[in-house]
Amino acid sequence: MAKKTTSVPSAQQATIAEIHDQKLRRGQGGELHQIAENDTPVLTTAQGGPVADDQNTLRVGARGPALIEDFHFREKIFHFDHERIPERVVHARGYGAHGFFETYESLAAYTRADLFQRPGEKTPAFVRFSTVAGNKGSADLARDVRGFAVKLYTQEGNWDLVGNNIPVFFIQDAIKFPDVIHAAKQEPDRAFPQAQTAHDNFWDFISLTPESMHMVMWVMSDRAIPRSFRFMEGFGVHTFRLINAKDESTFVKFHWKPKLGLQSVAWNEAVKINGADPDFHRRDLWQSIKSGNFPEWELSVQLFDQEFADRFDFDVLDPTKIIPEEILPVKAIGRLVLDRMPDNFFAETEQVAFMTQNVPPGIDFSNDPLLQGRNFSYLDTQLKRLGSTNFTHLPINAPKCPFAHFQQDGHMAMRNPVGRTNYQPNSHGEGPRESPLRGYRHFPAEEQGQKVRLRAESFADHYSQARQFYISQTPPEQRHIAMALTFELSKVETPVIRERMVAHLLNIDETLATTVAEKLGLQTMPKPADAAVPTRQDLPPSPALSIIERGPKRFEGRKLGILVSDGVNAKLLKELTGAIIEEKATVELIAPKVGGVTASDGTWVEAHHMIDGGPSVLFDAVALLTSEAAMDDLLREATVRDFVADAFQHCKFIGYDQSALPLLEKAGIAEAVDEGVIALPGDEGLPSFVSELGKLRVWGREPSIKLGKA
Ligand code: HDE
Repeated sequence: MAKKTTSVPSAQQATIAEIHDQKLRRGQGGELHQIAENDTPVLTTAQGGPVADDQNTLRVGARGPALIEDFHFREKIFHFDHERIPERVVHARGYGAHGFFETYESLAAYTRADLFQRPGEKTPAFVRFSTVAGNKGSADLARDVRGFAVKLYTQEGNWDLVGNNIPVFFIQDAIKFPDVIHAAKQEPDRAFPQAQTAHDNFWDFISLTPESMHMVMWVMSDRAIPRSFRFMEGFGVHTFRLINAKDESTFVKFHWKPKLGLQSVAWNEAVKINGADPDFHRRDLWQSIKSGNFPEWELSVQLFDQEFADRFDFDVLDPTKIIPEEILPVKAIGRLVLDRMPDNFFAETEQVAFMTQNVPPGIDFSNDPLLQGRNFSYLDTQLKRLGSTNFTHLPINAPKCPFAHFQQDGHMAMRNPVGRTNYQPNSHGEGPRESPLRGYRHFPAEEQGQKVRLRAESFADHYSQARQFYISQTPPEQRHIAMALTFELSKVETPVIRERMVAHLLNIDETLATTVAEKLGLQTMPKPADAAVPTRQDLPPSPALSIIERGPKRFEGRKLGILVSDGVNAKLLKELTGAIIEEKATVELIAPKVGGVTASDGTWVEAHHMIDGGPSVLFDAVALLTSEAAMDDLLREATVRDFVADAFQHCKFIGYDQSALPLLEKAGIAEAVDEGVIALPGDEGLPSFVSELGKLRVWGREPSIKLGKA
């Protein structure tokens, strides 16, 4: 039976109305103040109308149907229904921060770009880091290239240096971009795997595309699993031009060098980080900027002229090639500091629109066919993503210098020309005019030739630099490449793809190919892949390509995780924490229970994580400061064992006090203790532990444990 309803307002409804009315104070002129009692702003619709009730839709009676005239409900749901915009077709998962670029010295000899004219000049910057293949919600530690896109709001317009953390690319011509991306992303029928290249489609395309081999070496190296955005390099990839006031051109390659040095994680660690903290890279950037440890990179350039380009072994227009730093040293020309997180992720990081064609006067393009294709793609994609040609009206995309043009109307136009004249030339002398002197002048490069679809022969050597990259790596890094290739190809279901890849590897390094073939269980070794140009054996190693060779000497910017228990040696904990902070690094404590522990001197020590939420993969090194009294309980916790065993497996330094010895036994490493497992305080224990941490990992341990066997 239907319940009885009444048209007379109930006592409760009347009370709500009264309370609400009191909150909307009226000013002397009768105008409605949008500030309620106790200064809480009154909730309004997007049209500014004050809202009386945000908890219930308007309906006929308490249990009756909803009314379509409920404009507040309709507006709210309508807006919510449209909250998502298309994610980026590539680089969907990203994280951005604000900062500035500071020029070291005038580069007027090479470029008229305004930001490089005056030493000490600061230019506002916004940077977005990203992975490439995964969707917006994918995990941070995917094996992937990282985007390193920098927007510099210069006094002569925005300059977008839309780079990656790897200086080469998979393909030589932009027309192949949809193919390589289709192949890398989820397979279209099953919609998996997410954010992984370990599947048939990717390796099928790659194995049929020899030009990708140099990039494959980089992607299978630890470069593709960086420890943090703060510890990776960035590269403009293509050859660009700098143009000076006399319209003279110098070729340039751009590099971002992290002040804290390079660091990556181990693959097994990456897999576990993705479960423990899928936002690992985001959180790292957020925490370091919010705590005032601003990440910094130097912008370095390789400058060269046509004569160098002509005598260089490879074509400088080929984006699958680098110019080794040993041949052409880099010159630092300024620094980039990130010091502020966005106020709103969507407004800034999601809506920022990077475009390679955003260059200020003084910076110009080369004929790199990938760059030429990108110059078309980025403008096009912003219209799809942001839905209007007026995406430059969004504050994150708007220039910060004066600007004036006659573009008008369109969806969501927030700025339109003022006055009668919206064209030029005009008879009223109104509005902006072009300036041949100050305006952008394209470098008048001589171009001649037939209209053809052709790949330059100078792009044909696909293996020599792949080999050079491989032989430039230290033994642990070479092992990691072999392991990564084995893992990825082990997920490939079609045998011929695996064989084809091994055939390519034979053109790069025979030992690498044999190791991978053995692990893949290939019965017979394939013949080396047909090569348009035989691999050059004479290219010398380039130490600059190794992460380990370029590693930092200090623990600065890293994180030590200390496993503590009740009864922890208070003095030792204090000394260790103090020494780490002195190194400009961070300490986080992990305890058996949420909250913290009581130390040996009876003081309460707050912990950052409970053991289940703080596995050792989240830290660069660990220490075990426990007590005998707590040991029985700790030994019963499987996660404590994993904490120690993983730290060892991932070649981390482990400091421990004597009470923690049973934990080493439980983790099965008491017999395997090496120079990276350091007793604290010991005679020299603490200072040596802290200084050893600067080496980051004990790579010498690797061959003795399963992880090391390729
Ligand atoms: Fe991109 N790329 N790309 N790319 N790219 C995009 O633009 C494209 C390439 C890079 O954080 C898209 O706004 C083509 C190389 C970064 O917002 C799109 C080709 C390099 C980002 C696009 C390439 C990059 C993008 C998708 C082959 C390193 C993220 C969303 C010729 C030098 C920027 C967007 C951000 C994003 C096209 C190859 C870097 C579709 C056609 C090489 C860092 O326009």
